[in-house]
Amino acid sequence: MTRLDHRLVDHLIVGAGFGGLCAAIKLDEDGERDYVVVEKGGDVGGTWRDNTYPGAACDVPSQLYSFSFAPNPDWSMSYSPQPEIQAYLQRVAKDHGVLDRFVFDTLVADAAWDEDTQRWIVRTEGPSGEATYAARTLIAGPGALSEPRLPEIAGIEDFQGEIFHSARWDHDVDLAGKRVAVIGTGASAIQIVPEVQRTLQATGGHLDVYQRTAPWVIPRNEHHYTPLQKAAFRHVPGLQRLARTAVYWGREAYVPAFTWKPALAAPAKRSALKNIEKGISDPELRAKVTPSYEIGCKRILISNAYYPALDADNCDLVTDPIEKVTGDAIVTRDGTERPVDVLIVATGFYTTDLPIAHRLRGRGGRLLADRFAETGMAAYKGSTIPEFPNLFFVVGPNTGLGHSSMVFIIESQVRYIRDALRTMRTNDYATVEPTERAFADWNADLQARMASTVWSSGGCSSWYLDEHGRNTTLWPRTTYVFRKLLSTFDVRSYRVTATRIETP
Ligand code: N01
Repeated sequence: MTRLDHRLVDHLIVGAGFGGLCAAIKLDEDGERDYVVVEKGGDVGGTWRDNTYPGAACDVPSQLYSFSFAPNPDWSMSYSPQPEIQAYLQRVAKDHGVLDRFVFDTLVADAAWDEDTQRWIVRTEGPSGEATYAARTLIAGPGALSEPRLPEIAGIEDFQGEIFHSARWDHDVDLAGKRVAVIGTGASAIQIVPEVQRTLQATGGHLDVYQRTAPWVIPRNEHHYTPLQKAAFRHVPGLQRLARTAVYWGREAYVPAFTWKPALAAPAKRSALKNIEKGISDPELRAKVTPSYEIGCKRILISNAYYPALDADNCDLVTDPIEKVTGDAIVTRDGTERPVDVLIVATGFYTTDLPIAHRLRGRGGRLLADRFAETGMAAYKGSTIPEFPNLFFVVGPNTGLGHSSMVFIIESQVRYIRDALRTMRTNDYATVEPTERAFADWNADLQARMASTVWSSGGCSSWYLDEHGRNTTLWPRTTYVFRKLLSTFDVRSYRVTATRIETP
């Protein structure tokens, strides 16, 4: 039974990134004001609060990488730098007057469905100790790229120099004149490498970049907005919406190329090969950075600065596999030992093994991680899961994108959740939970479509795939279709409980 010392709330939202913030603002708009947002960090922003590495910026155009309900005419560039996105999210949270319901520096330690009261009992740990909430619904927006993954490399724990993950940049470490190593060549690394290489060049330092698999990198077509353009965005009615719409449909046009029509991907491939040619003079180095799998199989990266940085005198690209790390060096399989003062691991995140799944228990005490072990990381419409009543994910399984803005997906899911809550309110449903049949049909269709995409058949391994090679992270169709499929809460795909049990 729910004890009186549990704080009763209608909704508990986990995470204050784009997803949690959007949910909070929209619940507020609907008059669903009895909610709390529990955030493990000290501020809103999620991944944009955490990733403060030099060069951090978005690779989705700024016009699209913002809430549709909070346009920002002041973006400085076509691709926003991290500090601007973080400031934007802080401003949006403040302007919408929701921050008084946010609890920061507090972790959701566990959450369990309580059959008697039909509430989620959520235990949190924060600076002032533990607290427990009893919530009718649990809205989980923990982020798909929020838990850094450290590489499993022999000896790494014995390294005596400075070491940190790209998503936990240690700004107290001075890189000037040092020997720095970056492990990884994904989206984070290719932004970090040019910045670090420049710093080291100016101070007599050296950079080693450890590449396991070469990424495809196309040019970054970016520009600063002029004061005139910003004024036009601010004052010409509809102009910014028009720019957003143009970017949106431009991005949607990529989808056929990802869904395994290689001829359509050919221009992107040509552009990436030209980028190598332009940025790198040494033929041997060019060969090392030329990928051997289909473009799009891993996330396509964008940079004008990455290849020139690798080509610089003070930078070496190491492609021999890492054998081990010692107290002060990295040793590769060919026996070469390269000394390191600062080791930056840009090795990505836990993506197919959602850490929060180890802390959520549904009906009968069923651990979400145990269900995922059987079904793979999977949900109905990326949002709801059988055996887990009144649990809604924002950025859940198979909602990631290889081509467009996650903010669009987030807004689509939040619409769906709002409609679910409306439906529950109108019909006095205490619980909703997708049927196993709806769940199975949705995922069978999704995986059938996935099989022919470049992400599954492009000849690479990536963070999109789980240990069985199943893509549990990406949405295989256009975002337009996603929005349509989630436009109304399809109660017929749900098991509902109509009797509300009153809590003492
Ligand atoms: O992480 P990643 P990320 N030994 O997983 C390598 C988003 N994002 O932080 O390819 C050696 O992509 C690994 O090698 P391999 C975006 O969605 C967006 O860079 O597996 N190397 C790979 O090179 C992105 O996709 C933005 O062979 C090891 C790298 O580490 C996602 O976040 C910016 C290794 C990991 O790359 C993740 O990007 C940044 C090992 N043991 C991030 N383990 C923008 O918007 C891993 N690697 C611009």
